[in-house]
Amino acid sequence: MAGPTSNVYLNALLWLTPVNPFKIDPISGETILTYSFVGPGTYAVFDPESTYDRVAATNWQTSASAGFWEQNAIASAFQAWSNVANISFAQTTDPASANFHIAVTNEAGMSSYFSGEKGVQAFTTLPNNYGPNYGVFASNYTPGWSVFNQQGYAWTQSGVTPGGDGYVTILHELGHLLGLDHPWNEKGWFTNPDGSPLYDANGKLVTEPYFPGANNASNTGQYGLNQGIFTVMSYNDGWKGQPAKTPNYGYEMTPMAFDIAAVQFLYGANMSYHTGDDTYTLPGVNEPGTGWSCIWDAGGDDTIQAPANESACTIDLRAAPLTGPNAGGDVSWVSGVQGGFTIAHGVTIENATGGNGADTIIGNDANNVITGGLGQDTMTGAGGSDTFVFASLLDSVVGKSHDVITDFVSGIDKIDLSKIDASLHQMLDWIGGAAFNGGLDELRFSGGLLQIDVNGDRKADFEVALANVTSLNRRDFLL
Ligand SMILES: [Ca+2]
Ligand SMILES: [Ca+2]
Ligand SMILES: [Ca+2]
Ligand SMILES: [Zn+2]
Repeated sequence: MAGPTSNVYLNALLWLTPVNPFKIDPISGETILTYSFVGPGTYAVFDPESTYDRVAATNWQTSASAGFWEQNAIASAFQAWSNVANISFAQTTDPASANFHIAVTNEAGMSSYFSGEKGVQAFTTLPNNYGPNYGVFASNYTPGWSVFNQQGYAWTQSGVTPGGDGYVTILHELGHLLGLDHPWNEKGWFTNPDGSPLYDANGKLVTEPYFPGANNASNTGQYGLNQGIFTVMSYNDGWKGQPAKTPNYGYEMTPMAFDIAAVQFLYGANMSYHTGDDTYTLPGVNEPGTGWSCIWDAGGDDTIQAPANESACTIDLRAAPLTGPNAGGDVSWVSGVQGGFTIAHGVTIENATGGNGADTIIGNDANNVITGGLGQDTMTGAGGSDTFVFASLLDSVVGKSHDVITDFVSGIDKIDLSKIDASLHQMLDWIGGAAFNGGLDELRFSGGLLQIDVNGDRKADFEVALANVTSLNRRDFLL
């Protein structure tokens, strides 16, 4: 497969722009770009496929409360891309010097019929005219160009706020400006870095790489990876099968795992982003501002936690492997909420903290601290030396509704009962595999069940199931 990388997903996004098309600052090593918001009378785009020959830029909208809200949303989306890659953007009022020109239009043709499509939200040229474009630009064209349809779906103040569909439209178009293509098969041909068609040894055009199985825009392809939650360059926004989206929430709020890997291939990673200890709280309510984010985090001791008052969440600490069924990342989310997190390739999130509900928590190969909290929780540490924290006797009840640890390894992982022990005045008494014998605060493990009898009635008051574990040692506990 032709492509700049050995990864089919990255090749699909990068095929038209296989190398950084811009200048790199020789001192900082950063790619520094400028953009200009252009207005009426400055530019018009000629579209050879359209019944409407020209699209003219119109005035930018303002409101008393939010000022130039379209421009502010676009600036925010530029920032979202520079958060993950070693690239920065500055606005300039001098269009002649700008790398990118950004415009809005209320041209009726955009909504009705443009460039062979109905309901076009926006369009963009790839940098330096790489590859086939949607339009041929007027003679005063030189830089990259994005134009947004003011009559498009969700092009409202709330729709262009992160979580809304208008904001995804902006992230998507700016992704094109940075060189990313759509993930599906558009039946194009591969190009050389100079934009010329690439031929194979037999003189045949080398066809474009695309996500396996995604043979058109709406086909999510093998493993369903042509979806917004995995790449904002998809047309299948959000995460299939989840609660209905509205124009104002339920969409991607950041570049997603494939996008992050692709722009980092072109420009390098932003290694100064979120280097401290960060806590990422899952969204708990379907409301404006809720959507899907991919966590890019360059260091520190980090945690994903459940929101207050959730009934069931999944927290999955595995970073996107970029290969296999979950190539685009595993999803952390509260059941029923149209938003949550994936984790970008190369990022390590160390800790997971569940909430009051019945949570499913999955660690990664790092040493994780996993806290289920109240509710019937199922916890998996995966590789590394993991610590499972129980802070209260109420965290895991006796009987079928007890918590389960699926992969505890005696001698490597730990069970942290120190807060429970403190609540019992440091009286927890490890009695190994023996039956309760009527003492206070006895701690035992037998038959796959870890149990505590607080009051000496020989009946457990706390119980955790440890799958596939036959015996434990005193040193398996933090007391
Ligand atoms: Ca961090
Ligand atoms: Ca819980
Ligand atoms: Ca682990
Ligand atoms: Zn596009």
